[in-house]
Amino acid sequence: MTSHETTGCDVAIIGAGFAGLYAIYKARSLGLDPVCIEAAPDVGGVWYWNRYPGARCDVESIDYSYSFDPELQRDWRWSERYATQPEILDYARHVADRYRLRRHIHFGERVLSARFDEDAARWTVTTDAGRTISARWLISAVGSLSAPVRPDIPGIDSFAGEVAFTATWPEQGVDYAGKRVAVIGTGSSGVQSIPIIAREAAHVTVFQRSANYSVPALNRPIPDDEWQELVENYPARRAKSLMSGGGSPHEAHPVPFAEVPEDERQRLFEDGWQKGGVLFAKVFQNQTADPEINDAARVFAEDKIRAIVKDPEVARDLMPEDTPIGTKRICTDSGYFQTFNRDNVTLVNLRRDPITEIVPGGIVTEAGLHEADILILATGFDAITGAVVRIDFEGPHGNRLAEDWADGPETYLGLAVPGFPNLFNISGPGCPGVLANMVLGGEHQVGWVFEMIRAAEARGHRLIEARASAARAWTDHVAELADRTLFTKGNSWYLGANIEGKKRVFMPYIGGLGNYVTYCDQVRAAGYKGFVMGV
Ligand code: NA7
Repeated sequence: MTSHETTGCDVAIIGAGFAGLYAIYKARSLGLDPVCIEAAPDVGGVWYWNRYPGARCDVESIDYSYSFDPELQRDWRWSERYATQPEILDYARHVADRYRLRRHIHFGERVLSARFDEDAARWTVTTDAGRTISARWLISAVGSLSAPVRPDIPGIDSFAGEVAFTATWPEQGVDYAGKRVAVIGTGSSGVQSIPIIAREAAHVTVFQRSANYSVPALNRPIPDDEWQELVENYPARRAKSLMSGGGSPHEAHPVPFAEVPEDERQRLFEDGWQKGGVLFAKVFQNQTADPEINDAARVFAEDKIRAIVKDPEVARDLMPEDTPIGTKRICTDSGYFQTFNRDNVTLVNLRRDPITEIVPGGIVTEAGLHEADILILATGFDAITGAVVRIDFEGPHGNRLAEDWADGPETYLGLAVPGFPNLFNISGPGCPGVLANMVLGGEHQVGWVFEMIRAAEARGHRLIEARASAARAWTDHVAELADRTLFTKGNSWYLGANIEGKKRVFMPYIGGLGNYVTYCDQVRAAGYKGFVMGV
């Protein structure tokens, strides 16, 4: 570990993913001096780390990109409807280079702690390289799906072959051709990677704790004429997306489910299926809130699984048991269910046949040993709060964020936490975050925070802090909205249900990006109501 002198700056930013990069850009455009710390050796955040085979975004590429610069929008040409991880990473690199953002970033350093000194009105941020940064404002842009979880399975360290996490996939790749591969986890990462691995591996054994709904991506290249039209319509598309539920211009059918005849319902579900991917969660209004509509969508999706998977028992095992459809993120796949028709793929239903231990030669379940040369862990993340609380944020009175959030995260607008002045958390709990297009949502939050900083500085204020009463009311509102839906009925990482001991709280704001944007506008118009500004 090397030691460095303290660097002084206006804004410290943790993370150089999409939100962090935009925070650097935005700070600089307001004449503030930003310093960013990034654990990876490059920009991109989750798109740097999640380089497993088949990794793609499940938001269409045309929408999953920055809107702040019309020239950037026009210049960058996405090649496919859903961008691959390498293409998204190239885009992040392009943005970093185009706006000369790298010079503000210290790569390969992880932030360990941040302490606020009230007298100086400054945060001191410390990294694992011994660097300290003193900053007036602190932006945490650490990502919602960036704290991978290593499963605590007895004997896992004894496995003799290569062990690879999808979330930290080795840059040189994994040579699984002709090998026996065990994959644990069937969320998006497993669903995307399993079909590709199965094409080359000798055998793939899929260990499934919970089945997931998945809808074909129907990915395809974007032809020039279509691209031209998309680009010409960008301003209207962006405006609509910002005021939508999920940060893309797609809408549920305007006629309520109850008023649509049965054959028409089936046609609309088929249309939704043919649109591909997560959009299937929103064929009808209230689909994830009304049990009857949800059930109709479930039956439709399960019929699809039955029609694809030849072995009826395997098909049944691939159907979720305890999660209303859409209340866990619907996976977006390319041939996932078809993969289980291959001779070299075996599904192990861990609910019937749990893992007892891992041994050097493979995975042992109650039924016996499943031999493997390579173990792939697609086991997910301590989502939304995990990467935040892994940093020791300490407020002015020795108060710690991890302790304050132990009973569930309390925030104002998802952005600010009482007791932690001048700290702003992007895409965290209490905002649409993971339920919407993260690039657009993050861009909005970063822009909004910097406007507030500018307003505070213009008034000669050095401190901005969320009022406890405002945070309580906002957090109650977030919970009330979630309680009106089926999202709180299942088990998902939105609720922290995948992490043993994590308080079960529905973390994202489910009211939609548009309503969130409107609410933020109103808070600003009311002079940043709910925040205290001071000298
Ligand atoms: P997910 O969606 O959290 O999936 C992780 C999977 O790993 C899920 O099927 C888990 O089952 C399973 N898991 C986790 N721990 C274990 C153990 N110990 N044993 C067996 N199975 C386990 O993460 P992803 O990376 O796939 O996707 C995250 C998001 O990225 C995704 O939603 C998109 O938004 C992009 P569980 O469901 O917890 O029972």
